[in-house]
Amino acid sequence: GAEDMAYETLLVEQHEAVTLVTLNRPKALNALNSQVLAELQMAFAAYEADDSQGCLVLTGSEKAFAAGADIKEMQPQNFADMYGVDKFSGYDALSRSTRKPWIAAVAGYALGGGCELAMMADYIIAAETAKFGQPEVTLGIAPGMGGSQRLTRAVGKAKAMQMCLTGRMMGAEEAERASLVAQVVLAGKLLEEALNQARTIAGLGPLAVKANKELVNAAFETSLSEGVHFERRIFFGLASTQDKQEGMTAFIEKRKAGWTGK
Ligand code: CO8
Repeated sequence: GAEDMAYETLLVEQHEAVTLVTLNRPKALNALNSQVLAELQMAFAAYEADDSQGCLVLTGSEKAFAAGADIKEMQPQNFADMYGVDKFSGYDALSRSTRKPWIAAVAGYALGGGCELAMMADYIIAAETAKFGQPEVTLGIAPGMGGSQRLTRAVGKAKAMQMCLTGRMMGAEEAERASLVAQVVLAGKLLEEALNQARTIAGLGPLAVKANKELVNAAFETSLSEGVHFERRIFFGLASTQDKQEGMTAFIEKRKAGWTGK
């Protein structure tokens, strides 16, 4: 569609209320170079700004979600080249760029920056072929876009430390057991399943969806008592929305709710 026109490294499509973004640098296993980042920022900004869109799915190819930051781009860069432009800070911005939900649908390699990008999603659905890893140590570097922090929060110290120190990849089943991914599905069903879940989310009240995302994310930034207090404030606030009135009335009247986002 017309949405694709501006992108060279992504395919961006709207499936009714769901935006599907596909990383598309097949010759480099979707390695994340500066252009990919710039285009991801554009696609996410367009998603955030478009009230007709209620969920986004980010995916790659059958072989690779993304095999990492682009090693050929980083190879000549030194401290000044990276620190001077705050390289990768665009990924911090990307991870904060939308208050609406997005899902990473991962098949094949999600390595280094690819694993880190997937972990920025609200949750990950993995094909049984997915392989997650932080192999930076094998290149003489370390994770640079949050992997050491998000992986450790997701799977705990033992597995995170082992993966970061050895570069070992984790398969989909292990990733599900370790709570890195929400669900593992057959490779042929990955996109269908991710789009179905995205459609479900996009069909719910947008205020409630935003609130739920904000609340779960708060668990990573606050103490338990602060987090519960924050949850209670948001809960009370939602009581004054039209969507709460509609949702509860529809339940009692045994009909489908019509959300207005008010
Ligand atoms: N960067 C650039 N090019 C890559 C990358 C990459 N990360 N990964 C693969 N490619 C290229 C290969 O160079 C090759 O290109 P060419 O045909 O021109 O030689 C092509 O993709 C296909 O790759 P392979 O031939 O290697 O395919 P295989 O099926 O044999 O192997 C692997 C697949 C195992 C995934 C292998 O490609 C591999 O090990 N890739 C590198 C994985 C890696 O080390 N990733 C971590 C990168 S470092 C990183 O992400 C740092 C994050 C910190 C900041 C992040 C900001 C985004």
